[in-house]
Amino acid sequence: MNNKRVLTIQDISCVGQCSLTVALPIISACGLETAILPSAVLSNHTGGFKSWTFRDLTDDMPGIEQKWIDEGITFDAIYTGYLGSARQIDIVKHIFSTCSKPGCVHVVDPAMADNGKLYAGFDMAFVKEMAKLCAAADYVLPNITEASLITGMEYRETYDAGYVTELVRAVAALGPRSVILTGVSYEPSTTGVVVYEDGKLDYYQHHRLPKGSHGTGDVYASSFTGALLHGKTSYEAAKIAADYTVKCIENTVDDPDHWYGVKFESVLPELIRSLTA
Ligand code: PXL
Repeated sequence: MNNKRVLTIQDISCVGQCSLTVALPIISACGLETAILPSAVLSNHTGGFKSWTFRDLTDDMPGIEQKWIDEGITFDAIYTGYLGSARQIDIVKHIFSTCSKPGCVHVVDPAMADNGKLYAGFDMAFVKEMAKLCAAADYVLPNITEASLITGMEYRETYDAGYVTELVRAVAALGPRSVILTGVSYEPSTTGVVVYEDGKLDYYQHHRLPKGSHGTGDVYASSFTGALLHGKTSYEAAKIAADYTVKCIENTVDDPDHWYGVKFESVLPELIRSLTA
């Protein structure tokens, strides 16, 4: 594989195993050069801790982008996760246009909501901007809550294949090439991921562990990006990422003190093996 350079844009949650502290090691372990653009710095993530500090880095981003333009630095892929402000989204779209190599792959995880609720600090103005970023992506990886928010479709806790088909088609109508809808579960013991591309829908179903875990969306999107840049198809990458995410949860589930994230590090060798299989 030629050297490939990935830029990932998301926050640094100093503690909590999400966003950049997950994306950087996972993508690097996949053998890819990984550059970062932090969207914000938080003491810890917002999902379950009592409080957190939050430094918005929106104002730093155009200056960083300009240095890369001056140096002629471009990327084979740009993968975005949790962003720090609605205003930042325009800057990210601009970076797509100035820092992409020809054929650059744009992966957008609209990391902003789960279980029917926006994460702390986000509002509908942010959702509106995020829908525009999804339109500019090649691959979007929403969960059901995020997909319903960016399309304006009703959020349902229980649903059937008809609802899911309508939802992925509505996301695809925004403009991305492929939609990877995560956390699609039709029965309590299984969950899975829907891949919608060229008007065709595939579903990869796998075992569902009893406990939901923080940061698994970031583990999923990071390993998906790594697999995609290894030349895997969207469906293969979606499957590899799902299997790895399940292993991370299995590796953590019996440790109640580890509620804030998943122990993704010690199972990285299994991800690497699946890339060469
Ligand atoms: O894993 C998503 C995520 C990323 N970054 C921050 C978060 C969350 C989820 O809560 O709070 C700061």
